[in-house]
Amino acid sequence: MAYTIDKIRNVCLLGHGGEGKTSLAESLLYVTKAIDRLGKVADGTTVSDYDAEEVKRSISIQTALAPVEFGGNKINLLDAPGFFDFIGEVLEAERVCESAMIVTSAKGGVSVGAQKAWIRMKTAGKPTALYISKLDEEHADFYSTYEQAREIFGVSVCPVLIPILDGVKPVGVVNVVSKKAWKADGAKVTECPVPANLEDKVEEYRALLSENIAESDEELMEKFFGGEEFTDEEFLNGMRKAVITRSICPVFCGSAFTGAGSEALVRAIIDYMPSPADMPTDKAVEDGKDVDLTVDPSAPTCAFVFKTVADQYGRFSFFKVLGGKVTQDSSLVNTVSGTTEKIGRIYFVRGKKNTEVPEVCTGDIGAVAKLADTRTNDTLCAAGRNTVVKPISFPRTCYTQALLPKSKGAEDKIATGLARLHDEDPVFQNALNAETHQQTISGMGDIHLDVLSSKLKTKFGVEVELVAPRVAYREKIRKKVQAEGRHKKQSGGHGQYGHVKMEFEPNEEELDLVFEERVFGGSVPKNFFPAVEKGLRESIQRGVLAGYPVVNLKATLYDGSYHDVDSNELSFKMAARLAYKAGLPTANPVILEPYGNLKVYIPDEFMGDIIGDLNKRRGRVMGMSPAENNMQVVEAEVPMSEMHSYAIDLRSMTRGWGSFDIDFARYEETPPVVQAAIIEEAKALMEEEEDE
Ligand SMILES: Nc1nc2c(ncn2[C@@H]2O[C@H](COP(=O)(O)OP(=O)(O)OP(=O)(O)O)[C@@H](O)[C@H]2O)c(=O)[nH]1
Ligand SMILES: [Mg+2]
Repeated sequence: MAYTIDKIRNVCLLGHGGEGKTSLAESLLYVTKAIDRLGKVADGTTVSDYDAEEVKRSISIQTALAPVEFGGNKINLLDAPGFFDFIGEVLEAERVCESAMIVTSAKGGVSVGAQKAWIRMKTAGKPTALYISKLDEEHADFYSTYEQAREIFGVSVCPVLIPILDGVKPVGVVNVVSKKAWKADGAKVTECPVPANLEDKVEEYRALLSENIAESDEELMEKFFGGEEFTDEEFLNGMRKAVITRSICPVFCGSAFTGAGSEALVRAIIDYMPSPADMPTDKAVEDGKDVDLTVDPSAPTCAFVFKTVADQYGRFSFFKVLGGKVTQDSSLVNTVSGTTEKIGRIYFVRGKKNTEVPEVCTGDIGAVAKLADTRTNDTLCAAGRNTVVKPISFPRTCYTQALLPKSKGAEDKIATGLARLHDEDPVFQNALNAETHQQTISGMGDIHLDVLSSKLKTKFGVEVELVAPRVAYREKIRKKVQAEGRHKKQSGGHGQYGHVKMEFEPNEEELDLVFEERVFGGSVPKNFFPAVEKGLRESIQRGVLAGYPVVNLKATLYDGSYHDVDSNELSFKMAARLAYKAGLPTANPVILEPYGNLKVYIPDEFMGDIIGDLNKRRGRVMGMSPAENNMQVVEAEVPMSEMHSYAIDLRSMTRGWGSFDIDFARYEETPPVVQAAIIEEAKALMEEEEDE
């Protein structure tokens, strides 16, 4: 069925991991009869958690689409993962929704994930509702959760659906706006009178709502202060307006297990949450100018690709239509890549199920298969329209592992697999580290990388192992020394002869080798100087302590000797190497380690722990200052070798609040204990390599 823009609601479900988003989506599909069996996350039978990785782990990993149809309306639920590692998927969902529903359970307080989602929605200026889940659980408490939310998020937070309890069991909900009540028993929902014991609550919350409605409408403000009641129509329109301006965050509730509140929630979303037509939408560049794009059914087609699913057969691109409509068997121009794309079959998607449709209208979300040159963040336009929607900006990765193939010769397969996976997950990055010669993969945490490696196996048939990456240490000398190298070989006809006297000294100015000569009287002929330099350049690739590249070195050739017949370039190269090997160990060498500039963002309460921990990591705290959203930023200089698992450790130290950025700053000398350990490790590694 095709819907007009005013009948569509794109709502993303956000919140902390495991708070019940996927189960809620399932319940809404069930009560609206889109599915005839209520699936369970634990059994891997839900519509949204259909991917093999999700079933295996019982968590959401990607954003799934779950369209709920009711009374001629369509709610596209975007069920986003809650686990912080999958923030990329969350950002994709947030971009195309007009409003968000933050799910937090009725037990244990407003979760960190819920609070972080709130901050993002506030920044994006998008209407937000709160759904208090799992009312059926023991010790669930709707009211204390709501009150805590109001304390944290402010007075916009007002209850709209409140629970009807039979003892402690949630059996239905009351809508305080419409003063209607429903009881639910699985998919069977019946309207009932508002229970007498809830009448006071209904009036109390209507008053809260009225106050917020009045604040966002002048006429209603006068009426409110004149003590007049709003008409039903005024109340409803006022509600919608106040939700759009974020003056009201409606609070809903229910149980995905008993179905209590589910149908009432569907009605409430349709009644109070905005349609794509109600919302100013995306920023875009149109014909080279920055514009605020309003969705317009009568405009030439414009669609934004916000998500891609990839497998060995190709890409499946999810798009939201921002202008006109996308029709089957048409062609659209990708305004980012410049390619004209053939749009073949298009689909509505529900979990893993695709239904072919002739068209997708403005405001709605669809998917198209096998576009040749279109990726997440691209815009597709009708010929003649030149709109580029502002791309979703993905976070920097914070956790890196080395990726080792389990079998030899799998490198090609790994590369193809990663390229495909990158199509659907633009957050992770992979690279070949030129210094350590390791293939590395970076993501948002250990589970993120574990899922990627697991997908490499299941989708692309190649097994990899993830290990801590090697650190790119360096070596340098701290003393000026002189050393000699003589290469001499007598064999049959021509012999080999080269002899150099070198001076090695530290040179803090320059990382790269500085080579000079001050040879008198031609003891080493000029034409051999390049060979000497070449020999040294090769030598410094392996330092004398642990085999790491040598930096900050100045080498001066000051004397030597040659032989008329036997001297050649190779001999002088060898002589230079011998001088290096003889000289550097005597020049007080030291191992350098990379240091980074770290910025950690945390709430104030964790300051002590974070600083204590940075000290343990040999970090130097340089300062603290307040940052956005009531956070503090701690700046520190830290050895990179101590930061490998920081993403995971910081998360556990701050209950998921903390985030950080780190950038390479410089090399610094390692303390003796650390150096001894590095040398020990290098030895073991070299022995291992020799064994192979
Ligand atoms: N008792 C009870 N348990 C629920 C309810 N909703 C969800 N759960 C359970 O809570 C756990 C997490 O539920 P999910 O629906 O996967 O939560 P989620 O928010 O989608 O989790 P992520 O997507 O991984 O962030 C599962 O074991 C569910 O069975 C509910 O209404 N009542
Ligand atoms: Mg989920």
